[in-house]
Amino acid sequence: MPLSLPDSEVLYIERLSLGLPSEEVFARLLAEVPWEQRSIRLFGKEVAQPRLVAWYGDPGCSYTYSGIRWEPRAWTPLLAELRLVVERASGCSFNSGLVNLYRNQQDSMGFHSDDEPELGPNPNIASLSLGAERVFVMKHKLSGAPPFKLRLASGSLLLMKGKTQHFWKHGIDKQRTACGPRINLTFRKIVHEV
Ligand SMILES: [Mn+2]
Repeated sequence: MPLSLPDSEVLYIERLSLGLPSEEVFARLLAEVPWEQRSIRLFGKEVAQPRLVAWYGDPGCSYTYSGIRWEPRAWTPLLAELRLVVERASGCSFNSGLVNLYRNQQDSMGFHSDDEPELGPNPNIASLSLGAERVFVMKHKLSGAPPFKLRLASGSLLLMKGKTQHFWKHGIDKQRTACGPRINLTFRKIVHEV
């Protein structure tokens, strides 16, 4: 269902049928993804990202953010199947995906917009969540409105489209209460005419 947020096109599907139990998808991804903790450049300093990541994509779909360049790993059969499921549910096509592992309540994602030039001006970003629920926070860049918060259920899909990245930042805060790991697949489309 669409979220009623101004200056955005955001849809949330609480339970996406994956063809497999979400617990099984989670366990297989946890085991098969070669998780890495890489450093980013933040205000001129090297800082370890507070989560583990991997970048998958079709050949040629490299991606650069926060000073790190990623060459794509080839889709595994499971990730290729998940991409298809997400494409069917969203009506969008994707050629790459950033996969994140939030190991526990101390892992996080700083506030940012997905506005890298290789994504094009109005990117569709589809985010599939598995495992522990974490609170996704969206902040409007201009209005002083309070942040919008949404707990992302295991097996849910959040789709950001249109001008959302122009007007909104998003992130995941650390939390005080203990929680288990969460895996998040964010499918994207790299466009080459930058
Ligand atoms: Mn993002």
